[in-house]
Amino acid sequence: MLTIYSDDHRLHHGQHELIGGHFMPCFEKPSRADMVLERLRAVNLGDVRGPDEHGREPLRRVHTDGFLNFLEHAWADWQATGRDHDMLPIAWPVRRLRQVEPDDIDGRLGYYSLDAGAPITAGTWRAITASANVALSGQAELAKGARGVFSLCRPPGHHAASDYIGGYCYLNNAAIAAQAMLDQGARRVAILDVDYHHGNGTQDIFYDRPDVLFTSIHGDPRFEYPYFLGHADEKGQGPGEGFNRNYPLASGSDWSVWGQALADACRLIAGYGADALVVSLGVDTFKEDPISQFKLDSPDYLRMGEVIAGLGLQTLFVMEGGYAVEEIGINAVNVLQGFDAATPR
Ligand code: SP5
Ligand code: ZN
Repeated sequence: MLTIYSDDHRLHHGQHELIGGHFMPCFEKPSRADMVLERLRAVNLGDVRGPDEHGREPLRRVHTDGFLNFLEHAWADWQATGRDHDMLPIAWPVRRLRQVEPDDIDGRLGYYSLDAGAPITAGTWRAITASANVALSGQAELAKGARGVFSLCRPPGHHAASDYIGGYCYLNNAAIAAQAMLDQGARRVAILDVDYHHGNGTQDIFYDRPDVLFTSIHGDPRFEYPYFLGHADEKGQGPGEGFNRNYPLASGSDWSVWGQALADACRLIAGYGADALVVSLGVDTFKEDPISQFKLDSPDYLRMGEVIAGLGLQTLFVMEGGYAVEEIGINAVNVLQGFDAATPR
């Protein structure tokens, strides 16, 4: 399987995030992508190439102009106040507050944020646009006929919606790729989000649309981040009703439970009649993940890839989370190897 990868991910390296009231080193760090790349090469998965530049239009199909302009200039606006450390928000427009973009940079940062979990640094804009280009270049390979492609995106994207960042995510790489497929002639695209956390951003972007089926298997939001979306009764709205499906699972879920949810999601996807599949590939479901509560083991990821391959769809794998850095390469690449092994050639 071909992999798309850019070294520009390294330009984004946040310092700290809040965990249980403590300011801790960011779990989402450059070594994550390095470990996946190292494993790809160790097992000879296939070629690795850099992304092509796809410009701003495909980003505008998913994100608002106000949001993109904010992200592009955020660091300069922050520096103009005399600050040179990471940007983190301090206030958010929650219930009954005005949903209006203020002038002040701290106000604008809160306005465009879900949480304080997505620091903006000097290199963030370049890294996130490179990450989106990695997803779009993978999509372009699918359009040329590839059966499966791996977009080794970093930073990840599935918590980012049309107009907010959060949960280590800035631009929604999976949504941008799915929308590009539709814009290039696909009639229906399915998204399978296997990251431990609910893909709130992706769900929100496509919630009222029937041309994207969003399915997500994740820690129940009653106990897990992002807390405020990802329940089983969220089924889509308006024309999108019936095209959103969540599988919130209990803390401690292992493959016996997780694999059943996957089988059911695949049954829905198979019945949907998709022209292509985007997999939001987080491996923070791993039993040793430092911030997560599922119990998948490394061989389970091989099975995950096999089951996904069984759909017989052109598939774009987009890297999302996974914070057990020692095993992130084995687990992510196991999915791709399982997929390849189950694909007739
Ligand atoms: C892309 C992705 O996987 N983003 C995840 C963002 C999670 N941010 C909140 C983490 C909350 C961690 N709770 C830790 C409990 C430790 N026992
Ligand atoms: Zn995650």
